[in-house]
Amino acid sequence: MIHTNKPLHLIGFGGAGANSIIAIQKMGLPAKYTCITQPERKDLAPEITCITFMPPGERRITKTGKEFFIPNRQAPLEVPKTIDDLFEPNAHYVIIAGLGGYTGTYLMKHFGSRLQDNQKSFTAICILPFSFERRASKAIINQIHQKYKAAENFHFIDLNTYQEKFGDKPITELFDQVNQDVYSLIKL
Ligand SMILES: Nc1nc2c(ncn2[C@@H]2O[C@H](COP(=O)(O)OP(=O)(O)OP(=O)(O)O)[C@@H](O)[C@H]2O)c(=O)[nH]1
Ligand SMILES: [Mg+2]
Repeated sequence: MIHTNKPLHLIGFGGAGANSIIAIQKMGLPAKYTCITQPERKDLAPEITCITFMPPGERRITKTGKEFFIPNRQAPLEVPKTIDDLFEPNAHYVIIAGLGGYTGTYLMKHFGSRLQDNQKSFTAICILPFSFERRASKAIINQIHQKYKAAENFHFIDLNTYQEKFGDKPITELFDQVNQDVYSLIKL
């Protein structure tokens, strides 16, 4: 539960962050909502703004003509001004990301430390991936987890802890429960 009298702004980083934002807005929490992901999310509720973010990297084509994208994790993260500017107002920010892909992991690392250093009013919710997922971001995820696990305004939700209960159910049910739990961390 968040205690603040500032206006709430929920910002989802990456695909999982966007999914959480969309689900929580449906649950009726009054707030400003933004998701930062690509491809752009369409048909969003009017309360939600989508900003597209392209990680550094390159597009490749498979032999069968399918396009795919390889992020370059060594390249410096470049944050467009439209994203930086989101954090200018005097709001309480709730940043939500699934760690493991590029966007969620790298934006959480960047803004987690920036908001903390600038003493911004914020809550960070990091969703840790299943251990069976292939994780190029493993070292960075551990860094984020170690650095902030004791911080009062950081919450870590580990998908592995849901596995036993939801192991034989569709993964959408597991994610619905995760969204409920994220909502419980936020609701005023
Ligand atoms: N709670 C929740 N977690 C998810 C969902 N989809 C994926 N995840 C988890 O979040 C991690 C990150 O996935 P994404 O959010 O799709 O990755 P991304 O940040 O968009 O990364 P790029 O597309 O590589 O830039 C995954 O490895 C899963 O562990 C979802 O709908 N809900
Ligand atoms: Mg994505």
